[in-house]
Amino acid sequence: MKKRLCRTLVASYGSEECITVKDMVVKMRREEIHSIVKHYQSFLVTTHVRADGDGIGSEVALYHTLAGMGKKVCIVNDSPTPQMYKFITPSGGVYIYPQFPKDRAAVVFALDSPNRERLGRTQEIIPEDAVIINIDHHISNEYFGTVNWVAEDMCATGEIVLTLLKGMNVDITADIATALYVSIVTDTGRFTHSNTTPECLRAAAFLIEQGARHEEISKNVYNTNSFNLIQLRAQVLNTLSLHAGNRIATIWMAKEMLEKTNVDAIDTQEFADIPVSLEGVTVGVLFRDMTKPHWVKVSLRSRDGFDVNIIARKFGGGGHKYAAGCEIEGNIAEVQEIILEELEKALLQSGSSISN
Ligand SMILES: [Mn+2]
Repeated sequence: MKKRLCRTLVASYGSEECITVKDMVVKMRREEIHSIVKHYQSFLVTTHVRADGDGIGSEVALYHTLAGMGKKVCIVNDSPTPQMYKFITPSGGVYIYPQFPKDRAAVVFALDSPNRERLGRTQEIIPEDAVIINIDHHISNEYFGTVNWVAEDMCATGEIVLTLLKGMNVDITADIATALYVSIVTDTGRFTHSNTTPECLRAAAFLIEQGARHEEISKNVYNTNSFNLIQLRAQVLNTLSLHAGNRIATIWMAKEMLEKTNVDAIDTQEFADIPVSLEGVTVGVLFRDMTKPHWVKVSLRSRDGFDVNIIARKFGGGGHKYAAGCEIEGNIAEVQEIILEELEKALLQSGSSISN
């Protein structure tokens, strides 16, 4: 941001130099959150349903930070922790629905979640008078917190958490660094997505300097698959089909496939990234049966400027420009028809010609 504020305006922040508006907002959020953290004793840390690497990494980093300050803290999530992230979660203090902690928290950190609904059943135990700190980088964030730090330009919520911890002069231990590195490496698709900024790479470098165990991360997150998971992936990839002159690729995963291979749906999150990788494809979609009967989860991935957040929002979902999702009532075939129609319309409107 080019805009600069003069010394007089920033005098209350004790700065001798002119700072950008963006820097000033960061400073304000950081100081607000720091004073809340200093003032209260009990904290609940949570993230969105079907927790991913960014949500879990951010939670674990805050858990260690608050525990290190002598605060009472627990992690509470709607969904189980995917197998690949279990190596960073603390051995105690983690509650997965239907488990809930007995004590009420004064402060709730909601991480990587664009709205309250996305917290799922964890909402049930958020006390009415709790201070909610909403930290997120989704463009669709609804500013549902008491304090809202929403930074769409940050590659991951973990990058915002790192900025917060640095501002609070927290000692970034190897455990905190490892958790935040998981956030950043997963949300940037191993530093390949368009959100891989110089700042994000600097943050990753800093985390390795602080002792982030990146080889352990690579092993657990990217190079460990169960036999059953590979089998399931093969079945799902067999459903691959192309539409709209090969501009859209789809795959689907039925409930029965999960049951037969005995795989937890939470461990299949990366399947959604596969269809869009096809040569010439602009949008990739994964359709999968949800736990609630006759509902389908739609995961959209795109590239070349095509915005899937707009599509997901039409169906009450959201996310980012190149990665978004929504839930639609119906069976997989019905929902696929609805989504394909919407995508084809949008592809035509975006002026990109459909070639055969
Ligand atoms: Mn994220």
